Amino acid sequence: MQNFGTIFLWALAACSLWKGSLATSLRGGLMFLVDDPSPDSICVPEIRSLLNDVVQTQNQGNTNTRESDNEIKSKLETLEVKIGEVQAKLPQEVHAKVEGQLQGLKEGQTKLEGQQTKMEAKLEDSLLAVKTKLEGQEVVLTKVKDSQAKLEGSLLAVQAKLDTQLQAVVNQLQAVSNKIDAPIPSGFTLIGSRYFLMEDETENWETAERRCREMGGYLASFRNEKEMYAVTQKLTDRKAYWLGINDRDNEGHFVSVASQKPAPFLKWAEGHPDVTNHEQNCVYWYNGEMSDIDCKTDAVYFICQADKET
Ligand SMILES: [Ca+2]
Repeated sequence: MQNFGTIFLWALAACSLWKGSLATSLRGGLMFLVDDPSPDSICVPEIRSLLNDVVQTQNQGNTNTRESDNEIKSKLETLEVKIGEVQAKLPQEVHAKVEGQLQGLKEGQTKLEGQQTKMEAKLEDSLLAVKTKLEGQEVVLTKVKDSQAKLEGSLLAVQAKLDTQLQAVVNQLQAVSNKIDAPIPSGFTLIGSRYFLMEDETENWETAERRCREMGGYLASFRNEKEMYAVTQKLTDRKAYWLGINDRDNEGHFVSVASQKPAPFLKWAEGHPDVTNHEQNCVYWYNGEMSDIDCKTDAVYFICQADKET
């Protein structure tokens, strides 16, 4: 048997569909049909009478439970039968109306499902667009990082170059400072831009080189012809002078003993240098020309310079 609630609601629905009017109110937790103006309605007197009986019996049953339950059960069974009869008597137009409402509900559901599908597709497109945009930003960020790394490398290279140049300037300043601060050895004379000393005693090359060092200088070499000419102007007569130039370590390659670099200026006399005689390795200067002779045996005058730059 159907429960009371189902039967009651079915009765209400049947009356509503039949007459198009349904009034409800709450009384003691139960629902009542209170109005049915049509005298030939199915709800009146059969279903409404049964419903009222059921409700009245239930209200009375609050104080006499067992008897009330049996009576309600009996009346509900009768009501169920009557509802079956009402369902059978429902005209085709009522069925059609119900079917139409059900169809409307189905169409509404289909429409909602379509809207949901569209919204899901739109949301998916939006998410894809956001993802694509983020990927693009990531590519840009990678390029920015690469550019930053290249810029840092360039800056480091520039900094290293500047450091090298700065160190060169510092070295030059230090050299100038040393030159300014260095005392000029006694007996040396400024000739042109450098200090020289012309010795009036004769020595072999090795002794002359040692004596120049003992006086605080080096056996001399000329920077250029102009300097050689300036020194010539200071000489009182023509003599031969040792210069601080030899090729003892590498035949034919004459170096300055002061700077340990290739001699900056050489003006050879005819027949010199003699690279076939390996005993003639030291250079002397006479009458504006240079010759290579034996370093140990030949004794001539010598010229010293104060610096070791040339
Ligand atoms: Ca030689």
